[in-house]
Amino acid sequence: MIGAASSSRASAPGTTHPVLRGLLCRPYPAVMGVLNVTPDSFSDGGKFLAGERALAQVRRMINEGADIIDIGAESTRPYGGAQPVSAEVELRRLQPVLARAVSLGVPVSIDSMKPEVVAWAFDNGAVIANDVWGLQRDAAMVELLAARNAPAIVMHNSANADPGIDIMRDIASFFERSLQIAAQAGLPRENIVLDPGIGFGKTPEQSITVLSRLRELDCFGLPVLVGASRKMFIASVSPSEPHQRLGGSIAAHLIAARRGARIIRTHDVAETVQALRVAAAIEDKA
Ligand code: HH2
Repeated sequence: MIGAASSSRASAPGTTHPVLRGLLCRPYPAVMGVLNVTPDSFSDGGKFLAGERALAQVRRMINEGADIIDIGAESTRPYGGAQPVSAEVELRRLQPVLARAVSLGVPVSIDSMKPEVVAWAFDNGAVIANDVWGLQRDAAMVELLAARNAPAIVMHNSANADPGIDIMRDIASFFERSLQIAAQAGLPRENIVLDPGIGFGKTPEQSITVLSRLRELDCFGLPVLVGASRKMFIASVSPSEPHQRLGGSIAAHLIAARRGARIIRTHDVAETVQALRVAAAIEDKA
């Protein structure tokens, strides 16, 4: 039974969830800090698997200005080689961390493609679902979100990158399908954030195209989240290991903000917050 209970944090039908509204009402994009409680995430695998270290990282990101913390317990490894894990393993990794992170007072989203994990996370205080398969992997996900009236990040994804396709058209048809699934299940459009999924099922070139043409997603009339942090397209322009991609991440996120992104997902909260605020201050003068 993952769909029946109605969360006390749910929004009234037909209105944007208050947490999502709070994230979207700022003069510059909200910053989502990433916490990976995994041994194998592409940029920080193993660093925050231990409960105390994970909590210290959440505290640090909050002090650095994170508006929301995104907690994931299964690497989605955008560049292949992900080790799928069971819901039990995900829950075992989340148990020592999630409710304690929630108690620190900043909203928490759950980065999981498994409805049973998302349901458990909601029961323990998470408020937003981050689904890297955009409601298209497991029909129980949208049913759960509709039953809880919970906000969802709907990310574009594809099992393989195809350099021959028009990536913007592919993303648009994927979102149309996700929005249709959401509407059929009764998940209100107001509670959906779209994410083009930088690095997921895309060549580095296509990730750059998406960032450059982000404005085309405005046609959906929904907020857009961008997570370019430390991703491989940066190395295609400037050869580097994930931990050496801060400059490229910030450049990509500033461009994304300029082209309308309302939430930025990052591993490097302090630097990203500073960059976004300075850019906003300069643009205010223009
Ligand atoms: N990127 C990653 C994971 N989840 N969710 C959204 N909505 N958007 C993203 O761009 C996104 C995401 C990959 O980054 P990370 O979580 O650090 O890596 P891993 O999946 O290897 O844990």
